[in-house]
Amino acid sequence: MKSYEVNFDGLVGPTHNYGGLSYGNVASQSNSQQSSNPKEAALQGLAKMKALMDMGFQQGVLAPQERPDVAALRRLGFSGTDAQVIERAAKEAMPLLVASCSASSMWVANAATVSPSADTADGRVHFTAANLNCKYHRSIEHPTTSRVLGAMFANQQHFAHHAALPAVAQFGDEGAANHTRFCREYGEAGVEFFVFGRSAFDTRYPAPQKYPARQTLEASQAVARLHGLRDDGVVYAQQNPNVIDQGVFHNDVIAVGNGEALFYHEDAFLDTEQMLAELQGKLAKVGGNFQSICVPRSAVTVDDAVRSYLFNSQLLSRPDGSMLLIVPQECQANERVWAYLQSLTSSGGLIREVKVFDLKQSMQNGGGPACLRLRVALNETELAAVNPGVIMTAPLYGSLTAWVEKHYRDRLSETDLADPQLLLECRTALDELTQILKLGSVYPFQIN
Ligand code: SUG
Repeated sequence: MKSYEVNFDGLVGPTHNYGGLSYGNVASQSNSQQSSNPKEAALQGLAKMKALMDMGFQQGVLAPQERPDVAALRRLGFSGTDAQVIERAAKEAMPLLVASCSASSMWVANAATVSPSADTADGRVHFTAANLNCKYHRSIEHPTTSRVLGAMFANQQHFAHHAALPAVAQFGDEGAANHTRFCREYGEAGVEFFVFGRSAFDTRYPAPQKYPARQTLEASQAVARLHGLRDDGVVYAQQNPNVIDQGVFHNDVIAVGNGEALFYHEDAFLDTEQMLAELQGKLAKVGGNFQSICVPRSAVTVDDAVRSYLFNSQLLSRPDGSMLLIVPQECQANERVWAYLQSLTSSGGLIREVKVFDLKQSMQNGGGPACLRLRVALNETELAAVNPGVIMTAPLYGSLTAWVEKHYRDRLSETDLADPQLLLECRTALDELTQILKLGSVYPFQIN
């Protein structure tokens, strides 16, 4: 049976703004307080989805969330009508209003960890919503994420959904941003690679000194258990704490994998040789031939990687077995990174082509091509069981573009977030979106 990797991209929400909310994420911190352009952000994301679809890849779309999150503000003690809740939060605790307005759910690599049916004990595709416990503005995403994923992958014969892990730092879980899967074919058993930043309970593992390590070993292990993965089908590795301290807040900022290949920076991991050997050995057991492409620090420094987001790229398989890398424009702007990419594609190796996308609006908050997509490997039967409303087609692209043009502002600054009109605009837009994507009622304002 045929199988695919389907990329579900997060649609940027109408409140996209630069809140400076993510300590440890250099771009988020350095662009804080700049005004944003939500319309441009959403159109840039849609253009990437359309381009991948046009190249013949399976592409889906994941809906944004209701923001400002008035219910979250109510839980923090603000009361009255929705407009009063927003007004009071703006007056008394602006940082909380900013957090409740973040469109951060667009980075759907953090929405969940997904294990394909070929890897799981019950032969279903398993999803665990990420608790995103490290940052308040992201920790409020998972209830709606679970409802949206449930509406997209509703067929219980094929899809199993797990609630987010306990919402404490010891189980900090950032979803697929620290999870990669290696396999020969997407529909065959593979090896799931979990990268953690620290251990919550075992003091033998070092931790970063400056910035937080968002993903814990214990969270990764819990997800592997929930999904029913075989011991032989899992490899855990620790991210190098020094690179976290240089702004590598997720593994997907310093490594990307696809098929049998891992593309990574020399400084990405601890105990790299042992890790590579384990990946090679376990992939061989399921008939795979592991390949690694190491980018040396002499060619690209960690700082270059963080600024250009070279590794936050999408590594995609082409029909001839070679691979294509989807990179953000910032890679072209960095001389060393661009020179490296030129030599990589002309060397006759696995990665033969690079395609550049303008994702500046998202990049300025630390979200590159890979952050914007959640990968779900599906066989033909499972793909047919996905809610067809969320699979990208030319007409859907047209409808979503018109929807963005109609509802989104082209400028948003912090003071605009206090405008109660923004909440109404957002709800009107999302109500229409649930009809376009055939999701049913998934948002708090539709349910309560
Ligand atoms: O969690 N930025 C996101 C970026 C997530 C990128 N995802 C992956 N690498 N997979 C984060 O730090 C910034 C929001 C703000 O500052 O307004 C933010 O949440």
